Amino acid sequence: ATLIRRADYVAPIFWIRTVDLCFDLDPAKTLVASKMRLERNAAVPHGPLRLHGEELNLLRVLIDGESVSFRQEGHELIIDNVPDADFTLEIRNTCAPEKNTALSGLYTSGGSFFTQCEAEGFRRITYFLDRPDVMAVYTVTLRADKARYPVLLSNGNLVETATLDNGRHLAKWHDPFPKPSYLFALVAGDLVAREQRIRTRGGKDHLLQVYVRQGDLEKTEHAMNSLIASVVWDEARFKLPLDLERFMVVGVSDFNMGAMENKGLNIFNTSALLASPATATDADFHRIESIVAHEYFHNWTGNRVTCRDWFQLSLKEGLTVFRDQEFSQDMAATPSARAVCRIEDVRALRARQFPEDAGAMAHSVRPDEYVEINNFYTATVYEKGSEVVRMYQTLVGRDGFAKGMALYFERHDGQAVTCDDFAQAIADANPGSALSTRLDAFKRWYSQAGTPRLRARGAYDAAAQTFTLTLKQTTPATPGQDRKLPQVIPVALGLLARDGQALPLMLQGEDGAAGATETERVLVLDQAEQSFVFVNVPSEPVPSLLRGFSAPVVLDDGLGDAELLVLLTHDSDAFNRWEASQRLALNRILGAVRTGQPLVLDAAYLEAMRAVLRHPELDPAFKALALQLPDEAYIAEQLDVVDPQAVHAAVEAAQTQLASALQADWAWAYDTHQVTAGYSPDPVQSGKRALVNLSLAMLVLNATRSGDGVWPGRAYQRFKDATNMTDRMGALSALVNAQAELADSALARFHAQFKGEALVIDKWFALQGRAAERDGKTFARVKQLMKHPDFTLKNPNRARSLIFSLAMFNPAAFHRADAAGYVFWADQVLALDAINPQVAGRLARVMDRWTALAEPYRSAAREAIARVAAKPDLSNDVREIVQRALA
Ligand code: B3K
Ligand code: ZN
Repeated sequence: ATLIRRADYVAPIFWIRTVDLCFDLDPAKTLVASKMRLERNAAVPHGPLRLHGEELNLLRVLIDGESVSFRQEGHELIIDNVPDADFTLEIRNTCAPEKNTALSGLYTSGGSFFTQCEAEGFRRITYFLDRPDVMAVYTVTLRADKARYPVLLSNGNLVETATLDNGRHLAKWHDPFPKPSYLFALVAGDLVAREQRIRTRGGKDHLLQVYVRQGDLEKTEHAMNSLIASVVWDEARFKLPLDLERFMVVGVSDFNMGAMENKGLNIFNTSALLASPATATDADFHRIESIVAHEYFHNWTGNRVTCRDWFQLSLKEGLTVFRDQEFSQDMAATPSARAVCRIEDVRALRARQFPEDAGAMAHSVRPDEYVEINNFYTATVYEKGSEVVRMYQTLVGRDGFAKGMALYFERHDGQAVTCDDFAQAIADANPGSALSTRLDAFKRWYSQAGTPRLRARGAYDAAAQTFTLTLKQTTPATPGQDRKLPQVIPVALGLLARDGQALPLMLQGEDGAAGATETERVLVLDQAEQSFVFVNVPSEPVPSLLRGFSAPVVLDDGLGDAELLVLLTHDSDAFNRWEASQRLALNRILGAVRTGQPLVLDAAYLEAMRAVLRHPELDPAFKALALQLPDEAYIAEQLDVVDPQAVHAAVEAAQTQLASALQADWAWAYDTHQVTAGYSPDPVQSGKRALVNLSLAMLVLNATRSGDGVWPGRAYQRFKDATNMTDRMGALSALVNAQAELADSALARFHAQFKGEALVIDKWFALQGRAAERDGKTFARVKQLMKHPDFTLKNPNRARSLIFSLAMFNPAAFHRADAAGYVFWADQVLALDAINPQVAGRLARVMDRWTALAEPYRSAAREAIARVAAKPDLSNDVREIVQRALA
């Protein structure tokens, strides 16, 4: 395995300008004929031509129609004597789609053909310069049996169809936009499409299509609506139009991730595409909307302007996540629903990215080296990358950011560029801004790994009526980066009087209007330590810092309970109101874990939570989030040494006490937030359902603990009568998580009812894998379910639904004193690696934070990782992860 370094980038010696691909599709042996026009890149010295190719059977190589000598070394086809000018290269090879269990390159699923080329899957189809800076115009001819594969799709426009001999037929596609090979796609199979014609603002007509298997058509309406909304939004917000006559989306059941933005032919995991009220939850509807949008938005941020090399991945991913997050907020419409979106995004960032940034795989948003690029499609590149883009917008303003985006496309449309190019465009469009004046320092967000710590302390001078806020930042060392420089941290803030009144925000030295009437502003910290003096502050304020989570940092504001309660009750920033609720819970849980004392929730906390639950104005969706306890993964991040069982015990105690102390309030919330109207996944309905389901979970938990059968009985009835999946799953998980007696019969009933629905059976497995652990029952159940006839490692959704649910999302069931969880993990990583290295690599990541574990977990984890690392023929994917873990 070779380590690839960002610093070693060199441009290719040839460009590939056009490529003509012909496929004779056959599951066992597909023939690929490729004819390319190569153009000499005079900027680099001449040398041999090295093409990438993996798992291929090479038949012939021609240059300008003549055969030529070549060598094959590892995964390269090397031609030593290539002309020093432009030429035509023809290659013929075969590949074996039905043997392709890695689901990278060309593979079969459910009897149809699909491709996945990002990052380096194209080289598993044919020999090529498989790197994103080589952009070509593709013409693709597909030939296949007409009865088995009536639909033949590729990127761009359909230019020819024909019937051939022997029951075969042909379709020819031409994509006018030059693209890197990772955006190539083909699909062939027996599929049907939902179609919609739209006319966009510019007056152009487009055809939108969503292709799925025969029986799934009625589950595509939401995806289609999401696609239409995405097209409209991108035109309105960023003036970015749909540039294709035809835009296709295709669903496939075997897929390594959520979806893929191939030019004009997005391919989706069915879990990120199909939804009906009966089979999908509110969360599924929401996720589908955001993934459809994400892939669509890539058409500009990723496809029209792409990455020069894979180190720049966040150029397209961070930016596109930011765009889909903004889209979801705009779709949410009300201020409160927007805040709920933001809270959910931040919660995900803290639960996934913060641990990553503190663990063995910590890397910067623009990594410096990798062995396997597929290991770097991470929360850091995506979600932290999105926060970096959000900070640009905070520093230059919404309009300034839109101007920057416009300049970025003006300069770079049709090019493969770097994160530096993006930063420069945003800065140049906003001369004199808070960004442009500190661009170099700002760019440390791309190069420094680790989550910065922001310490804030205030001092009030009653006589002078000033409030001095001192901000200090440090970033912990990460692998390979011992010392960090100060970063540019935008701190959005407000000051509240104890009665909740917003106070003026005028800084010393400012005269007149600046800050005098504002109740929120952004301070920019760019030194290790800085003080800001607010004047005309009439009373001692409670600072509300980092509003809306204005930077991806860990804030230590030193606020006590009294101040947090002021924020929880009065803050105009909904994010910080929620944050106060979480901090109140976190302080108590951490107190119990650190002292080893049993957790006892105090009356002040319980009363505050009751007030939130009973609040006459707060949004139900917000209440559900505020009353939910922090994730165990996030709690663990606050500890230097983690005993996962102690964390779980404290959370469980908090849960039980919250359930019992607020019993009457939960019952009230349950009764008063029922949705009676027909199902819609909109924020109002889904917010009510979220609160009702949380209330039901609390009521069933409390009843089960006290031996009362009424609420479990009601939950069971609700489970049976539910008219949508959100309510059905809500009631079922309430029973399962409380380990109520009725849980098993409900699970059996659910399985029988949804036997034919793969995505629902995934939920059935996942629910059991994530079920709250008590007495090792959940772990035992998972081991049992591995033998269930519906279980298979070959389908990534199914493997994730059971194994990842346990290992990633159920720390208490996974981290066992007897090490059985780690033994299971090692077994499954090795079994998966032989089938699908990308999925195995992802599972391997579960051990990222093993060094922070307390004994006996730590030693047992090390042993399990070492056992995996000792396996001789590991994939690059898994080897890189376990070697970093042991480094
Ligand atoms: N760009 C793809 C991810 C490809 C992952 C390759 N291992 C989906 C997305 O981010 O939209
Ligand atoms: Zn993406």
